[in-house]
Amino acid sequence: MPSYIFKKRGEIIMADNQKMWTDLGMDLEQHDILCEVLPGAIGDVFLTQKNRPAAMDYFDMVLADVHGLRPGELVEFKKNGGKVFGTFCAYVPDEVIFAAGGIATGLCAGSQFWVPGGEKYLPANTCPLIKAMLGARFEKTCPFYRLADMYVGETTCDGKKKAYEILATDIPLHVMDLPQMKRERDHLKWAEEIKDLIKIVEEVTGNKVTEEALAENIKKINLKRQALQRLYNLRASKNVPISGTDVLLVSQIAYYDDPERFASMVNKLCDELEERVENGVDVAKGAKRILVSGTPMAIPNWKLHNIIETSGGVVVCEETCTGTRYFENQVDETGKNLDEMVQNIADRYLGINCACFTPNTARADDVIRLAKASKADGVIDISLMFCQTYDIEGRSLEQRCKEEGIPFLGIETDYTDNDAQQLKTRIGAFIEILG
Ligand code: BJ8
Repeated sequence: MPSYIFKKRGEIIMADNQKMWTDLGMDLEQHDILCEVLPGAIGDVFLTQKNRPAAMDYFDMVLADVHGLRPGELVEFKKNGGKVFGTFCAYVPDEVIFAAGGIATGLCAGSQFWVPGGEKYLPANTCPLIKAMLGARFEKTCPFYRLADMYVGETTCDGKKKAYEILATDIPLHVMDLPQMKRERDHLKWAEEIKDLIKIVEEVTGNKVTEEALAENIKKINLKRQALQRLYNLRASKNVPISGTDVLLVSQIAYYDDPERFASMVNKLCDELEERVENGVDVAKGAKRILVSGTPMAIPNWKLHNIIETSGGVVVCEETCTGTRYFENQVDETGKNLDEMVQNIADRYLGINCACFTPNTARADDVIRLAKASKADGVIDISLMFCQTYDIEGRSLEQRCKEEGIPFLGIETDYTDNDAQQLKTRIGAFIEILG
C-alpha cells in the first residue's frame, strides 16, 4: 500500500506507515487483515463505475491510503504539540475545537471487521455502528482511534451513551449533554454545553478560544458546508453528473479531512460537474432517482448505495448524517462576541433533525422537501439493525411519503453481506415499480 503524507496542500512526501502504526500501539497482524480487504472493496465498488469525474482522483487517493495519509498528517501535528479530538456525531461542533488550535476528526465505524471486537463489550443486539466503535478502539486496528488525545461523545441514543462509559475506561472522554427536545431552553442549554466544551478544549490544547479564532473557524466550517451544498445542488440536475456512491465517499471523507483542503477539492469536483451538467453528461441514464434517508453510513459502509446503483437506481440525495444533516444550514456569522457566536453555533446544530429527538416531525418535512428538490422517484429509508429511534420513525416517515405520493421502501440492515442477495431482490423490485 502506498504511503504518503501531505505536508502542505500539493506537496507530497513519503512516510512510513508501518512505523507510524507500531508507534501508535496498533495490532499490526489484525490490521493487515483489514488492509487486505480494502483494495478489493474499492475495486468492486468504485473502480467498476463508468465515466467517473476526474476530480474523484483526490478522494480515491485519500481512500486508498485511508490509514496512512490523514493519520500521518495528524501524527505530525501532534509531534508539534497539537491535540486531536475524536468525535462520533454530527452534533459536535468542530468550530470550537479548531478555534482552540486543535483538530477534530470523525471516528470511522462502518466496517463489519470491527463488530466482533465490539461484541466482547456489548450485547450482540446493539447497533453495528456502536459495536464497531468499541471494536476499532479495543482491537487496536484503527489509527484514528489510537492517535486521538481525547474523544468527544454526546448523549444521543442510549447505546452510544453506554458505549462512551466503556470507552472512557481507556481514553479521556468528554460527553456533551445533548437536549432531546428543541424548546428555547434547550437551545440555551446546548449553548452552555458548548461553553463547557470550550473550557475542556482550552485545557487540553493550552490555547484560549478567542473571539477572533472562533469567528474565523465559523467561517471555515461554513465554507466546507457550502461546498457540500453546491455538490448536492448539482445532483438535482436531470442528467446525473456523479454517482451517489461517489458522493457518499466524499461525505465520509468530510468527517476527517482538513476542512480547507476538503472544501477546495469539493469545489474542484463541482467545477467539473457543472461542465458535465451543461454538456448533458449522465452517469446513470434511465436509472430511477432515489433519495436515501436514515442512519449514517460511516466509512467504509457503501453497501446500500452499491446495491441501489447496481439494481437500476441512482442515489441523488442522502438525508443522513453522511449527507444533508451534516452540512445543511450555516452558522450565522454575525455574532459580535463569544456569547453570541456560541449561541449561533448552538442554534445551527440544533437545527439537525436526528431521530433521537422528540418530537422530530421536522425530519419527515426534510425528507419530503429534499425528495422534491432532488426530483427523486422514490425514497429508501435505512435503519441500522437495533437502532430503535430510526426504525420507529421509519413508520411515520412512510405514512408522510404516502400522503405526498412518494414511493417508499423501508430497510433494516447491518454491516454483513448476509442479506445482500435478499436486499438486491427487494430493492430491484422497488425500483421496477417506479415505472
Ligand atoms: S445526529 S444519526 S451521528 S446520533 S444508528 S448509533 S442513533 S443506534 S448514529 Fe447518529 Fe449523531 Fe443522530 Fe447523526 Fe444510535 Fe441509531 Fe446506531 Fe446512530
